[in-house]
Amino acid sequence: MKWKNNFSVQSDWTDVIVNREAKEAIARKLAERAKEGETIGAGSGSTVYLTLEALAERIRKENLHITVIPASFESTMACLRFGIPLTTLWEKRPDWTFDGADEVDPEHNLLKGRGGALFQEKLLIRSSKEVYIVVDESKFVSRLGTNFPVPVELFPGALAYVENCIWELGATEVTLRPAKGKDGPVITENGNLILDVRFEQLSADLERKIKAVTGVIESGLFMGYCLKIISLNR
Ligand code: ABF
Repeated sequence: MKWKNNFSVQSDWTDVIVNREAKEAIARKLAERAKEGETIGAGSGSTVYLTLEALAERIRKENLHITVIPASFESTMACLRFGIPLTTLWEKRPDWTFDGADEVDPEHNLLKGRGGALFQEKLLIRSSKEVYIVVDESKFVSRLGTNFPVPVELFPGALAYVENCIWELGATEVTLRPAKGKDGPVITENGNLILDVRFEQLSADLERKIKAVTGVIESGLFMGYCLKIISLNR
């Protein structure tokens, strides 16, 4: 039997992408870096979506053999929609990965995870030889945590324990992320919960301490990683 995968998927945000023109220009700039035969990791978010679209155009026009490892269902669906061949981290190591971010500070530390795919995004970034972060100017902040709390993904059975440990690490506000448009908490692709946490100070040490709490899967802090920022002016 032949598999049919002509999904008609329209993400609910693709029609309402904020700063679309700038993001499209950044997407084209990054897609230019792709080379024949490469395996590329793709994070999530609207800038990643537009970059996948630009990449698909190059693949089509230049008949390139490129495969993508997506970090989320959303990016998997985008690849299927654009006809980009997929692979997995089990089979290939990405030559490079690109992803978006919610905040970027002057040292290129990142805050990520508004889309809830932070664990697989971090896994992909950690697995890659090179990493590019595609962001429009609205993402640059002088201090991480300016606009968003730190997302912490955790195993559901550990909720009470993790929450207590997070308070002990100096949290000033802890919120269980609610599901969009329905009652109850958001459930990640990995079957976990997300706490959105405010801290006075964010640091690489805090990233390590959060990660060390039993039950924590990952946090949206990316401090001191080796990555390149791709925006309109940088
Ligand atoms: C993902 O998408 C997340 O880590 C980040 O929250 C978000 C950025 O999205 P956009 O490109 O739509 O601003 O990378």
